[in-house]
Amino acid sequence: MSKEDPPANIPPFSLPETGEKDTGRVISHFGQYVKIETMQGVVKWKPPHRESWVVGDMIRFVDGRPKTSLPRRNELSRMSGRKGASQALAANIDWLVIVTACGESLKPGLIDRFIVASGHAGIKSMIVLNKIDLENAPECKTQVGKYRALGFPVYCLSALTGEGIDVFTGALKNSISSMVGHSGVGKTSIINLLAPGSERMVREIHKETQRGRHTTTNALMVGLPSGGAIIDSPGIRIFSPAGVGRSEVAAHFPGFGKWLTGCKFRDCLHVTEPDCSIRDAVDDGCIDPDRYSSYLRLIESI
Ligand SMILES: Nc1nc2c(ncn2[C@@H]2O[C@H](COP(=O)(O)OP(=O)(O)OP(=O)(O)O)[C@@H](O)[C@H]2O)c(=O)[nH]1
Ligand SMILES: [Mg+2]
Ligand SMILES: [Zn+2]
Repeated sequence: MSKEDPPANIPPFSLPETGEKDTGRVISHFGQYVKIETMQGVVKWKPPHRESWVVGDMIRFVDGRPKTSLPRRNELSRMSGRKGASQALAANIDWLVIVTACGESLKPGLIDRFIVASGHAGIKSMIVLNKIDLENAPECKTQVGKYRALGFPVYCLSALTGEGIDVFTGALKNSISSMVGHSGVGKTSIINLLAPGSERMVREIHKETQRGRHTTTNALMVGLPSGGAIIDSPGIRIFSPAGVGRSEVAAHFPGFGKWLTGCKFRDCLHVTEPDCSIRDAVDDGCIDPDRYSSYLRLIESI
């Protein structure tokens, strides 16, 4: 078992969950190995065959060795591979931080998928619009503003200039958060600002790729100086929520909430059924038609 010192300036963030001395938390996952933070330091370990550990998992130690993962409070999973297997991306998180950026076209479809997946998993979600130093910031702010109007926390910031970072930092305090989004939106840049002491670990991950933009290849959790921790993860191009049935999408779809109770059929998919309160709300202008189209695309893909 190899032990390493915890990263400088980062308070330990494991253990409060169980309060047990003989547990640790998985803070990174690379190849066949994980790193587990314990009160004594960071341990690098290869999980046993039958175990599948992801960042955020709490691990029980037996005789000083990492043995089994404790039951997960929640997990964010996606469908992966041709066989449609479910793959957990992170476990035991309070907030899913959906990161988008100015300068590229905003993809509401991807935001909706993440919101539905996190809602189904019992994880709260917030939206970050990064790179507000870029020219098209005003129109991007208007677009993400739609989600604010629907009740989701939205933070507009720039990892380049630091604008908006303080307010965002406050929102993460004492929580475990996980950042997701397309490659290049600035997730790692934001982490470097939030936890300056973590830079060493973030770079350590990047060194392994040695490629152009230092695309992140492994999930990594870093502690926040103000308390709590945040997970940086590789960029995701396509995200299909795992374990969410077609009939379960509407309950978590942003903006549908208060229109859901009036449909004639209890198992209404809100597509062609008669007396559908969601379609009525679209016709009445209470639900944005773009939102409804995004819903249809999502359930068609399931
Ligand atoms: N203009 C501007 N550029 C930024 C900002 N934040 C990050 N960038 C740049 O965007 C590029 C990608 O940043 P990363 O932090 O590597 O993005 P990422 O989301 O971690 O990407 P992956 O690891 O591939 O998923 C880099 O060239 C950054 O310098 C910002 O606020 N404004
Ligand atoms: Mg990155
Ligand atoms: Zn309906």
